Amino acid sequence: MKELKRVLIINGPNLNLLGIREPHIYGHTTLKDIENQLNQDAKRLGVEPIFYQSNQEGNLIDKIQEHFNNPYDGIIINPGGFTHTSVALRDALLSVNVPFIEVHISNIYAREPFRHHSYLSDKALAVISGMGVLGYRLALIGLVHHLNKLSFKDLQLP
Ligand code: CA2
Repeated sequence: MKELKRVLIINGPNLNLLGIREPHIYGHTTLKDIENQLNQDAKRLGVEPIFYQSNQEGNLIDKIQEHFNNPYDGIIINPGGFTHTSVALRDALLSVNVPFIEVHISNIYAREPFRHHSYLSDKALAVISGMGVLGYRLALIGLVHHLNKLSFKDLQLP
């Protein structure tokens, strides 16, 4: 039987608070809700999701480096605040050479100027920012579309 493509879905610092704090910015959906939905989507799309959240930069990097023992086919990452600070996270993503999609729940360009720069965006396959938590689902569809080399007409939906 053919092995399923493995997609690592990473959430960075403070995203464990989704749905619990600051719902006026980040909404009412919890991280668990997002992972449950993405689990269903991944099943329908025929990929294996691997979920990971950490508040520690080094842990996020270690998770990405697990690629060298058990390769990922693609990565979806909401790097949280590390988006705007982390050369190390950028280096880790570049070292594994796996296509990644950067997701932001909020539109980072409609917020404070310090959020307008991302250390990852120029190396991402795509960036989705401002679509709320729907962005994670759109990223998974887009990544699977890319990994399966589907044409515009043959878009696979969950
Ligand atoms: O919009 C996004 O997804 C962000 O990546 C979220 C980060 C922020 O630093 C980025 O600029 C944009 C912050 C994540 C904090 O998440 C919280 C969730 C609930 C309550 C408090 C924080």
